[in-house]
Amino acid sequence: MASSGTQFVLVASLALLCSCLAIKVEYDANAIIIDGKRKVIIAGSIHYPRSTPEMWPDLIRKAKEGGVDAIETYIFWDVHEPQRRKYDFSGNLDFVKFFKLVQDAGLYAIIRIGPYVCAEWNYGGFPMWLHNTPGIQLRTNNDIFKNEMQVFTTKIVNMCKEANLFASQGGPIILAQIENEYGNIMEKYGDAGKKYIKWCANMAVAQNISEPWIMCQQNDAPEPMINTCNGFYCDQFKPNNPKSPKMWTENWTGWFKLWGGRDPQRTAEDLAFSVARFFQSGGVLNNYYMYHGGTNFGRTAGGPYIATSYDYNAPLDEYGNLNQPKWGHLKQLHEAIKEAEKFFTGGIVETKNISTYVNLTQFTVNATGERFCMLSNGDNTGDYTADLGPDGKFFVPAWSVTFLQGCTEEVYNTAKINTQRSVMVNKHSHENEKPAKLTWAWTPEPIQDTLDGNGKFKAARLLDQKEASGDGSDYLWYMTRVDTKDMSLENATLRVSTKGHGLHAYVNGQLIGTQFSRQATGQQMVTGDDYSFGFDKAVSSLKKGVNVISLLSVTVGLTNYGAFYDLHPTGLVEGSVLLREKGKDMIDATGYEWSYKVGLNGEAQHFYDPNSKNVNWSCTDVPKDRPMTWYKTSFKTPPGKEAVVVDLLGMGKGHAWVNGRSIGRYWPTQIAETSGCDPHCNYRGTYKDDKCRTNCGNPSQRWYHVPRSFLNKNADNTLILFEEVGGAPWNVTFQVVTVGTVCANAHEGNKVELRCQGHRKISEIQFASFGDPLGTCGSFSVGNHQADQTVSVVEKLCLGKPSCSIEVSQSTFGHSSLGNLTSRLAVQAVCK
Ligand SMILES: *[C@@H]1O[C@H](CO)[C@@H](O)[C@H](O)[C@H]1NC(C)=O
Ligand SMILES: *[C@@H]1O[C@H](CO)[C@@H](O)[C@H](O)[C@H]1NC(C)=O
Ligand SMILES: *[C@@H]1O[C@H](CO)[C@@H](O)[C@H](O)[C@H]1NC(C)=O
Ligand SMILES: *[C@@H]1O[C@H](CO)[C@@H](O)[C@H](O)[C@H]1NC(C)=O
Ligand SMILES: *[C@@H]1O[C@H](CO)[C@@H](O)[C@H](O)[C@H]1NC(C)=O
Ligand SMILES: *[C@@H]1O[C@H](CO)[C@@H](O)[C@H](O)[C@H]1NC(C)=O
Ligand SMILES: *[C@@H]1O[C@H](CO)[C@@H](O)[C@H](O)[C@H]1NC(C)=O
Ligand SMILES: *[C@@H]1O[C@H](CO)[C@@H](O)[C@H](O)[C@H]1NC(C)=O
Ligand SMILES: CC(=O)N[C@H]1CO[C@H](CO)[C@@H](O)[C@@H]1O
Repeated sequence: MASSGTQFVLVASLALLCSCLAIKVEYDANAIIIDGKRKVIIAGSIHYPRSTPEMWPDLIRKAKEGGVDAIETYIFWDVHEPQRRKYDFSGNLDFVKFFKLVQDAGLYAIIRIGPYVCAEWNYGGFPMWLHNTPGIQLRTNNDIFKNEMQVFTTKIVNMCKEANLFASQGGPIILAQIENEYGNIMEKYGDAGKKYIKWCANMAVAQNISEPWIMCQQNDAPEPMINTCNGFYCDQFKPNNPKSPKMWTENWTGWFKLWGGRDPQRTAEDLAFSVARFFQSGGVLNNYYMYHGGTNFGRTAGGPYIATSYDYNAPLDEYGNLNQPKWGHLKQLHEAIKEAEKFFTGGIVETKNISTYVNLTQFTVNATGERFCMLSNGDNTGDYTADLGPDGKFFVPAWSVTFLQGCTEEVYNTAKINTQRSVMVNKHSHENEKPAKLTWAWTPEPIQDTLDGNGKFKAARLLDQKEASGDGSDYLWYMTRVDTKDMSLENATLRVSTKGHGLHAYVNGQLIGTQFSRQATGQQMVTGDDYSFGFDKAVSSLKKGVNVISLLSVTVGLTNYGAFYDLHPTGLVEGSVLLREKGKDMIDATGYEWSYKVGLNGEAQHFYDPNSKNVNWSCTDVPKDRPMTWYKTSFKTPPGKEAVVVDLLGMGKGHAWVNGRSIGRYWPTQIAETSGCDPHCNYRGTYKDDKCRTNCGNPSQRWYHVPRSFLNKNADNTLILFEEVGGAPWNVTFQVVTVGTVCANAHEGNKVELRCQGHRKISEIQFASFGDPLGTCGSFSVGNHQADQTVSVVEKLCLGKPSCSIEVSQSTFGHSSLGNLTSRLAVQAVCK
C-alpha cells in the first residue's frame, strides 16, 4: 500500500515557544514522520531507576551503537512521590537528566507516564499512600484517583516542558503514553473502565504536549490515541484506526526472573525473526522491552517474588555489558532495516505465498522502480530453498526471514548469526588472585520489644499489611496475648493462615517456625491469593496463663499486575490464628486485640548505614544460621572498570547495602526448579517465556550487582547484610563480571570480530575450524571437511590481542573442500 495522503499534524501551540528548534512529529499508517522525513523507529527500553546516572551515558551509547533510534522509559510514580506531594527526583530518579543524556547522544525518547507501569515494579508503580487514601479506587472512574493521576501526570509533563524535552520544543521526546495495557483487564471494570479510559485520553490530550499519545494493548483507544501492541510477536497486530502506524511498544527480548525461578532466555534468532516479520507486515515502530533491564535496587522489585536482577536477557546485560550474540545480531538487523527504510515507509507492498509456510513480500518505490524483498519461512522445522526465477534461488532456514537487497542479494537472515557469542564469567579481578579474606562483625536485630508483645498501635482484627505498614518496610509485627486456661499444653500447635509472603512465628520469645509461600514455578502469580499459605507447627514454649504470640509477616515485592491487583490482600488479613491441641481448635485469636509494629528496629535505627551511632558491632563469636542478624564487613574496591558483583552464596534471605546504599533483597537459598531447562535450546517455533530456560537446580540469584559508583575509589567499603532466616557469611566474595570465552560460528562471506572486555586479551584458541564444523560454543567439533590451517591462521590473527577481525573466506583459510557449498568458521577462544 502506498503511503496515505492524510497526515496528522500534531504540532500546535508549544511549537511557537521555540519554533527555531521545534522538531515536527507526524505519522501516517506507514511511517513516523519527523521533520518531514519518513521513518521507521527502533526503540529500546531502559528504565532509569534500574541503573545509576554514572551508567546512563554508557548504556545510551551502546544502545545507539546497536542501532537504536529512541530510548523508552516508564516514569515510576511511587519513587518520585513516596509521600503525597513530597517529591524526589534526585540521583537515579533524575529522569530529566536521563532524557537530556538521550538527547545529547542524538537519540529520540518515548515517555510512558502510565502512571500505572506494571514493569515487575513494586505495586505496579503506585505509591502506597494512594491505596490508603479513603474513598479511592485505582485505575477506574473514581474522582479521587483521577485527580491524583492528573496531578502527577501534569507535574511530569510540566517538568518535561520546563526542560524543553518535547520534540516540539526541540527536545528528544517524540511519543508519550498514558495508562498501560488497560485493555487486557478493562472488562472487569465494566462501564466505569470505559469511562476511565476516555477520561485518560482527554486528560492526556489536554496536556498540550504537541506529540502523539499512545495507549498499549487498548483495542478501543479513543481518538487521537494510537493503540499499540505488546507481546513476543506482533506481526498479526492491526491498530484500531487504519490511519495509525503499527507500533510494537513491548517486544519482550526475554523475560523476568522470579525467586525460585530458572533463568529466562530468548534466542537472538527468534527475537530477530519476530522483528523482521513485524516490519515485513507493515510495522513502523518496534520497541525492545527491555534493551537494558538492570537491577531492582532497594525494595523496588514487584511481585510477589520478582528477583533483584532484572537482566531480562536483554541485549545489554544487567551490568551494561553487551549480551552477545544478541546485541550484535540485532545491530546487523537494524542496519538491514534502515537500508530498507524508504521501502517500508513508502513502497508499494505485495505479499505472495510461495508455500504453506513461505511467503515473499516485495516493496517497490513507484517513482524509480527500485525493489526490496523479504522472504519469510514460518515453518518451525523445514528449511526451504525458494526459487525466485530471474532473481535467484535462496536458502531460507526454518523460522527465519531473509532481507534481499534489490530482491536479488541476501544481506541479512535472522537465523544466520555472524556475531561473536560471549560467555560471561564472574571472577576475581586479577588472575590467580586469592579472594580477599573478609572479616565479619555482627549484631542481633533487637526484637525484645516485639517478643514481649509491645507494638506501636492496636486493632481488634488482623490488618492488611499494606494498610498497616504503608509499605515502608517488608516487615510487620502482629502481636497478641492469649490465656491458655483450658489447654493441657500437651502437643499444642499454632496454626496461622496468611495471604503471604513469609512468616516468622514466636511464642513467648521462642521462634517456633519460619515459612514462605511456595516457590514460584516460573510464572508470575497474578493473584495475591496464590501466595497464601497455612502455617502449622508444634509449640513447646506455651505456658499456663498468659502467653505472647509475636508473628512477623514478610512481603517480598507487592503484586504489580492484573485486574484489581492493588486490592490483593497481603499479610494476615482475612486469615486466622489458632492454638490447637489433639486436633481441635482450642483458642481462636483471630479477633483478639492485636498490637502492631512496622519494620525492624535495625531499619529504624539505620543499622545499614556504616556511620550509624545506634549500633555496636561485635567481632567475636560471629554466629552462623542465626535468624534476624546483621552482618558487617569491609572490602577493597576491585581494580579496573568491569562491573562488580558480590557472591552471597551461603547467606539465607535478606537485604544488602554497600556504603549505606541498597543493592536489593538477596535470597540465594531459593533454588530454581530442577527440571525444564534446555541447554540446546532450539530457536525455531513460537517462543513462550518458559522455553529455553537455564540455571536449573542452582540458586535463582547468587550474584548481586554493586554499581561502581557505590564504591569508594581509595578508601575501604562497607557491606552490611540483614539476614532474616539464618546464613553464614564466610564464603561471601567480591568479583568482577567479564567475557570469559568468546565463540564465533560465522558463514563464509562475512567478517567476524572477536572481542574481550576491559584489559583482557585473547590468550588461547581452543577450537577453530573452517568447513562444516559441528556443535555449539562449548562443544564444537570438526565436521567432515576443514581447511588445514584454520587454527594457526586464527592464532596469528588473534592471540595476545584484545580484539581481532576475521574475514570468513577461502582467501583467509584456503579450501575447505566443501565444493560449491558455503563453509562456516567456528572459533572458541579464551580471554584472560
Ligand atoms: C492546553 O491548551 C488549551 C488551549 O490552548 C488551554 O485551554 C489549556 O489550559 C492548556 N492545558 C494545559 C495543561 O496547559
Ligand atoms: C507471511 O508474512 C507475514 C509477515 O508479513 C506473516 O505474518 C505471515 O504469517 C506469513 N504467512 C505465512 C504463510 O508464513
Ligand atoms: C497466504 O497464506 C496465508 C496463510 O496460509 C493465508 O491466510 C493467505 O490468505 C494467503 N494469501 C494469499 C495471497 O494467498
Ligand atoms: C505508480 O505510478 C504510476 C505512474 O506514475 C501511477 O499511474 C500509479 O497510480 C502509481 N501507483 C501507485 C500505487 O501509486
Ligand atoms: C504427644 O506426642 C508424643 C510424641 O509425638 C506422643 O507420644 C503422645 O502420645 C502425644 N500426646 C497426646 C496427648 O497426643
Ligand atoms: C554501645 O556500647 C557502649 C559501651 O558499652 C554503650 O555505652 C552504648 O550505649 C552502646 N550503644 C548502643 C547503641 O547499644
Ligand atoms: C564455603 O565453601 C566451601 C568450599 O566450597 C564449602 O565447603 C563450604 O560448605 C562453604 N561454606 C558455607 C557456609 O557455605
Ligand atoms: C554443486 O556441485 C554439485 C556437484 O559438484 C552439482 O551437482 C550441484 O548442482 C552444484 N550446486 C549448485 C547450487 O551449484
Ligand atoms: C502492563 C504490563 O503488564 N506490561 C508488562 C508487559 O509484560 C512485561 C513482561 O515483562 C512487563 O514488564 C510489562 O510491564
